[in-house]
Amino acid sequence: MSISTVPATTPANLGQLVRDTLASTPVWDLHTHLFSPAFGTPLAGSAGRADPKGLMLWGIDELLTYHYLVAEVFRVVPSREFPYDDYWRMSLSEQADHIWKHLFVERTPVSEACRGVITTLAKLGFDPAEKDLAGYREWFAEQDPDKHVDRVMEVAGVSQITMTNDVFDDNERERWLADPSVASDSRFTPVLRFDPLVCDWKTAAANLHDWDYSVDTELTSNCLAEVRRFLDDWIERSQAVYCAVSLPPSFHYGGAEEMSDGSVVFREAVLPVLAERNLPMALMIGVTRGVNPRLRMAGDGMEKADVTSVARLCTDFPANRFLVTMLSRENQHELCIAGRKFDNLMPFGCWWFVNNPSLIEEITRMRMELLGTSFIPQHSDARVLEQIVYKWSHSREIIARVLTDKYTDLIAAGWPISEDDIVRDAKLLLSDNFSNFISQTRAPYLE
Ligand code: HDL
Ligand code: ZN
Repeated sequence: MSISTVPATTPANLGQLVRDTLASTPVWDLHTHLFSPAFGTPLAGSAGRADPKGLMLWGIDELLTYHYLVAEVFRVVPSREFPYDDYWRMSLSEQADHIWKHLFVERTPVSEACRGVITTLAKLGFDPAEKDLAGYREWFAEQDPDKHVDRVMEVAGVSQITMTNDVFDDNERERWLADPSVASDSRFTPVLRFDPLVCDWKTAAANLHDWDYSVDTELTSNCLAEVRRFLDDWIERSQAVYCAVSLPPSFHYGGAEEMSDGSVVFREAVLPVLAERNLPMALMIGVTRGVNPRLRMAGDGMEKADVTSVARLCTDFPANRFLVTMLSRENQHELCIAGRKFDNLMPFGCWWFVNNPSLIEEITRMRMELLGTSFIPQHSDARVLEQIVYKWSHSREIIARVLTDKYTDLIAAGWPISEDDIVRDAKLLLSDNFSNFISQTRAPYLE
């Protein structure tokens, strides 16, 4: 055996090669709140069909009134000067003008959500230095929404967008019932979301009853059978590739003896149906809804949550697969360690309040050091179509930085890194880990 004295081969300009490879590797964006044009667009664009309750949000006014920026503008113009209700009474473009004035023109837009708007404008071909909001508005109004989706996905390097289809949202549910083909746009993948089923059983029971499922608030075996039928009906209708819930910091799963409504619905209805259908369950844990309700969608907060409940679910339900993301920075290390213990657990994304460069870098480094390339580093959580441009541009930069450092350490240890290695790893991180996880066949021993 020869002891090598020559450093392993390093592609010339490794960092640039990693950046270019990530930039050219298509992303499957596994969690967004985006919708295809078939779900209606409040901004008509050149297509000429404005649907005020439409779900496909796009354009500069939606970008500027993203709830992250609503929260930020109230820090600059506080509600004691400009009451919440006065803001909510404004039109969308008036709200956008207010945010543009106070967060972009009169202050430096250094926050991640502000910088995102600028990155998006630049990558769509504008010169942000012109600060020409009227001109941006004019351009967007001339776009055909459907063609605009293609362009934005192309610029963002996103090949597949996964939606969040909330069956308890009346507006969305009615669209599904009115037109079962509403989600036939191949660029968009359905996901069934049902937070109330696990987080607010009383409300969910009332809804299911209204929808002709024979349920009542007592979780009898007949009632649970009807919850399973409801899930089967909607998984079939939506063709969801996974199901999802967001859970509060107080979420606790204590095992078979846990009798809270949420745990019983999880254990006796949700997880058996998903195991039967071989669909993953996404758990998005740590959100405290409505800590400031006057901010409406911008009013949610977060707290540290309980990772042992995740570990117990992975233990008790080996036939199920769990996609898990957590809102608290303090939960990330524990989640990584749980990922090392359970191969039916896939940690994913830097969600919402940890979706900032400093935390994305910290979390991605920790995950790569503990999990290698067997995790999903990011999702966009985009609510406005064009946000995928900045969210993926900013995240690709950080993932490239981390990957380059890890390659450099390996090369220093004598392990060569080839261009093929980089291509393979980029594909795993940006799409294959997700597509493989959702398409994993059920373990034969669990049949
Ligand atoms: O529950 C969720 O999926 C969260 O992502 C919320 O939608 C939140 O409002 C959000 O958009 N975060 O980025
Ligand atoms: Zn989300």
